[in-house]
Amino acid sequence: MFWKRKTKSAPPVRSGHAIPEGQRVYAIGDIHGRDDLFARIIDTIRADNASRAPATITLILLGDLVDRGPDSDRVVERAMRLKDEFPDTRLLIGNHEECFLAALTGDVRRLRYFMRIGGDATVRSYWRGDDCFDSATFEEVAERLPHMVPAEHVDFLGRGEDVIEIGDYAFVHAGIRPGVPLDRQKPTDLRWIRDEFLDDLGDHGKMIVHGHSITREPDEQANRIGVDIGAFRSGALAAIGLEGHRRWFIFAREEEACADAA
Ligand SMILES: [Mn+2]
Repeated sequence: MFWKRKTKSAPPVRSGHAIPEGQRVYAIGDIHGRDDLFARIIDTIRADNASRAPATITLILLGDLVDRGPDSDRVVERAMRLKDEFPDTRLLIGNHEECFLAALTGDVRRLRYFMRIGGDATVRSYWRGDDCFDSATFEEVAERLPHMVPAEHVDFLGRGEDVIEIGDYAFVHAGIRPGVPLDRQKPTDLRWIRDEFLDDLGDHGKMIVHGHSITREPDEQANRIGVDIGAFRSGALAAIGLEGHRRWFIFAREEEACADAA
């Protein structure tokens, strides 16, 4: 709830979080099928990286690559290929990947749930039938979809991590349950939690970088930094860059409409 965040007085939070020397980290927020913005932010990160001193790069995808936006299949393909350019590319598994993988087991009930939270766009992007998937029943989609999603996509998403710790930072998809040590967190919390994490003002030990909860601009708090700015509907995708004690944000935005088009 909003008022909680404003009326609680913030306990002191350790400042000066750092990434180990010689390393630079980029973490990209929820892409949700926007391959156009994904391609663009990689270009921007490449340029940003080239403009700085040489360092060992870690590129983190904060999860929710799929659903809602139009090109989930291409986003997964691009994410898999990132290792060629950024060998230390790491994927966090989001709640949408969890539901996608569950829908691929052939379970109709889990497919229905997946379709309800934006998975219909993912199914459309992978559908390879002559017929439109809209005309198929849930039972038919549940049976045919697993044959249309490449096995290497399933393997790639299935190998997604739940927590990545680097220096004084911890990267997760949704957040952590306050008061529980990082190594005791439940995957359900790491992938799904919202208010109990967002409203908590306590020091988590590590600075938590997360996606999952949409804000207009990156949500920089004393104990956490949210970088999901709702790419699928805002047309803007955010990433955070971290090096030493410094941090900065990087954005990709869709093309402005031509002024003379009106
Ligand atoms: Mn999410």
